[in-house]
Amino acid sequence: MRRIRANAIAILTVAWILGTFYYLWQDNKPQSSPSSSASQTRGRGHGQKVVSGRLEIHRDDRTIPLILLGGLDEKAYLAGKQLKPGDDPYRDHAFNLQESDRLGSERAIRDTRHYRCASLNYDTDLPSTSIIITFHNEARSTLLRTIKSVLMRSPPSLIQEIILIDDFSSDPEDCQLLAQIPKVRCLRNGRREGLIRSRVRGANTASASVLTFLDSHCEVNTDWLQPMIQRVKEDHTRVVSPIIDVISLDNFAYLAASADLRGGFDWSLHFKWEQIPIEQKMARSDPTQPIRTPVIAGGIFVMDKSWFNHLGQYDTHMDIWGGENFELSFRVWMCGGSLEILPCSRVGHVFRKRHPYDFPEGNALTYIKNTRRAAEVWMDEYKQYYYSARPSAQGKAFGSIADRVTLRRKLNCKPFRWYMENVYPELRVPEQEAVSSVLRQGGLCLEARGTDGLGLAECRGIGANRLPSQVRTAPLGGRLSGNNTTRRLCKDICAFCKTKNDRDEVVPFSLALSLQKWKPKGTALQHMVSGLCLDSQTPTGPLVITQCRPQVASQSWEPQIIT
Ligand code: LR7
Ligand code: MN
Repeated sequence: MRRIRANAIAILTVAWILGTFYYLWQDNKPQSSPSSSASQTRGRGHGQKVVSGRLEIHRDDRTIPLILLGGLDEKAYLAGKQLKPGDDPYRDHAFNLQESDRLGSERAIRDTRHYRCASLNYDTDLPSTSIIITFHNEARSTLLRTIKSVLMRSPPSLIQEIILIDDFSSDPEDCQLLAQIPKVRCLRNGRREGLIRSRVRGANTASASVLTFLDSHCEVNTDWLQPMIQRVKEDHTRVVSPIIDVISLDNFAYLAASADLRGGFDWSLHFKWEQIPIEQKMARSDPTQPIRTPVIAGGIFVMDKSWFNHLGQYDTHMDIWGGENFELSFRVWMCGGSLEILPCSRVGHVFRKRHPYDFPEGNALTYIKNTRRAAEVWMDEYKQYYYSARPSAQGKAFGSIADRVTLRRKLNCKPFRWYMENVYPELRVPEQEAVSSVLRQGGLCLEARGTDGLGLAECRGIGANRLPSQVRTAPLGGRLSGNNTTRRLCKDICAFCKTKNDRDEVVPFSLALSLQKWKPKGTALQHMVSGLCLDSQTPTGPLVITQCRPQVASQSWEPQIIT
């Protein structure tokens, strides 16, 4: 009996092992992929493959011959800047410099791709790329590791050059010494420009037809480059980025990021990673397929050079850091291109919790200036939500946007509404009544007439010119607002209205909240308690509420944005 059981276990074990091998073999069989011409073949010497029943692990780091650093004396370079005993290792770079220095410049990292990526094949005639890395006071060890990882893990024929833009770092040698490495060029800014103008400077001197942008503290992973260049070669309007893995700022461990994320944002133009919408996730049968993304994180992407130029490079009036990724993302989508994340391309990045460098104009003001420029040029009427979410942006300087507006017109780009409907429908628009705006009907605006009621009057402008009586919808609920008394009650924004039951007139009133709620019904505004709609009937007479009738001009109200 015991023997029978032992035999059964042995048979099951053998069957399990055979099954596993069969499964792996199946997955390495050639498959066709519908949206990529990158054909798949059995193992190409990377990742896992089965050779006559043996499982072999191949690592790029070991199969690629040691690269030459040319004239650079790596040891001396690193030793030239070292943490002094007792110094806080986080002080200068907001990551643990001691750990970074200790690691060396050539460490192996785990191939974090889905195993199926290893069997993809790419065109043999991919165009080469110029790698553009801008930095300001980057640590030598992270900068060198970024460069070496590129040289170690990219097919040499694809690297035309590595352009370093030293954005006025304190020590010019950080950059100059690295130019001793073959293919590495160093440009130094004569003053601090910020990453946006620095990248444009790099792009302008690039000699390859494809641009690849990297932050100065990255480590690229196995076969990171081919998938991105392939997608751009197939369609030059695609702007592609890798999955960005996490390099721990404490111990520099290389950690795989989730493959189910894309770039998103909230109305304050704060970037965030978010889950791919569930329907798209369910539809993804092939984990090697690109992921459409509404925005890119900004630092690591590949873009055709003439497309970059055609689309207007970057907004060079943006300073130091921030916002340029929204501006670029909106522009790419709205002007005929697309953005995607390629799961078979992985690049590690040291994510930090604070900026280790100064902002000459202050961090907050710079971010507001940059995002305000993006919102003003690209977001059309949706910019109101940006201002509601970031009230401190109102009135802050952002320079002239005339050139960018002209660019948008010249490129004949689609409206932001199109972007909202087609690219990012998941971004919830705050409810219409929750927006700070005056209400317009034809050329006239809703206005409070003392305590007598509401009427229509000439729209008197917004901001400083706004008359206190001009009625606005309240930002906090579905109430109409206006008039001095109640404005004071509601911190300059809301006042209340109620129905005078005898005449069904609408008057400003400061009490009885429940009587003052209105909700949009098409373009009409419905008084919630009575179910009737706000109606101008005669333009000069008092406003009343009447039976709701869709599409009637006297019941049609258009919110006019207040910036
Ligand atoms: O004045 C400056 N001059 C520079 O050259 C300020 C910065 N820089 C350099 C800096 O050395 C670095 O190489 O610019 C690069 C980006 O600066 P970081 O690393 O401080 O920025 P980050 O990683 O916090 O910011 C992300 O968002 C930025 C918005 O402006 C840029 O687009 C960064 O490139 C971007 N980084 C990434 O997308 C990597 C993934 C992180 C995420 C999310
Ligand atoms: Mn960074």
